[in-house]
Amino acid sequence: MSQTKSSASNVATKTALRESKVMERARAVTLIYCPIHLGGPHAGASMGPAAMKVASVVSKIQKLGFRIEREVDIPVPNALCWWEESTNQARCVPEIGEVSLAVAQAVEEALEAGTIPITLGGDHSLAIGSIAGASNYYRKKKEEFGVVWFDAHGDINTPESSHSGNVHGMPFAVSLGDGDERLTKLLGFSPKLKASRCALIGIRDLDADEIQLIAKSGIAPFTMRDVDDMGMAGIIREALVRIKSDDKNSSPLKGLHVSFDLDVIDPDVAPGVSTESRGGLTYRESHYALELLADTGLVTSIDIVELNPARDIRNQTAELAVDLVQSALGKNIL
Ligand SMILES: [Mn+2]
Repeated sequence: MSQTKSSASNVATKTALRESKVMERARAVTLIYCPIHLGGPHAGASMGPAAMKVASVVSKIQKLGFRIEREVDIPVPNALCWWEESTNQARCVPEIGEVSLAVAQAVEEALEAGTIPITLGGDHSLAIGSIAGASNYYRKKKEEFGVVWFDAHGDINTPESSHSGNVHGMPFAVSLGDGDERLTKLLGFSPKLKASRCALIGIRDLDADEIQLIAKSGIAPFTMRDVDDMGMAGIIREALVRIKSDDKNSSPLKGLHVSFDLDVIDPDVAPGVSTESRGGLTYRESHYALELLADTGLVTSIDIVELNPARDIRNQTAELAVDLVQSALGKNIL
């Protein structure tokens, strides 16, 4: 009996602790819809934001007690014709640059307004803009932020290393200052990120060059093998230790940007992505990772990317994406 009582009060204490952390953060969200498909040959990615609207993204965020401060639609040029040209250079760079600038401005404005920007894609090239916007916000305040990047892939290719020219395989490199200058120099400064403040989780499908690029970059990589070995709690704990202890700068971390590529999840659970890769995170690991990050009270901006409804089954990946947004915003079972 007393055991039941004490475990009940433990739950109450845990819940109260979480709530006090969550209350310190903004209770308002800016939704940025970015239907970009130009980062790869998968036009279905352009339907991502629409599918998440169908999966009730607005009301599910409101249900958690958040206000939707603003909804922003990012215009994306229809440049599919570019894909008929054969090139191994980075493709659609001018168009992606234009979209990135609009996303960066929307994210920065959302942060300035004291809201959490959530950018819904669209392919992962949109992170060039969302990270640029967050980086500019913290740069002006002379504060530090970090990035937790979930992905089956490295996304750290450069135009030189890439075999496809697909920019959705390059946004991490661009944010770290490597790549086409029209993208790396967005908003007039580079790099947008300090490698020592970055973790990459869930990788299992890397190009040969990317293995070297990851090693050279100085980011903290966690493969699926690491997830198997350490469990998700261990991964997140270790990732936060790495991101928080930047030896060149002792100022405390003020924010975390979470860039979540849905292809990090196993395709059995999340089939609606452009570039699936077997052996990914389970349903619970995906939620748990974001719940743990939310518990830190540090998550200040979020991307949910690579939803491709043309490959989905009964909108299940869109529904999962929206549920993951809830977890990232601090939804708990109790
Ligand atoms: Mn990606």
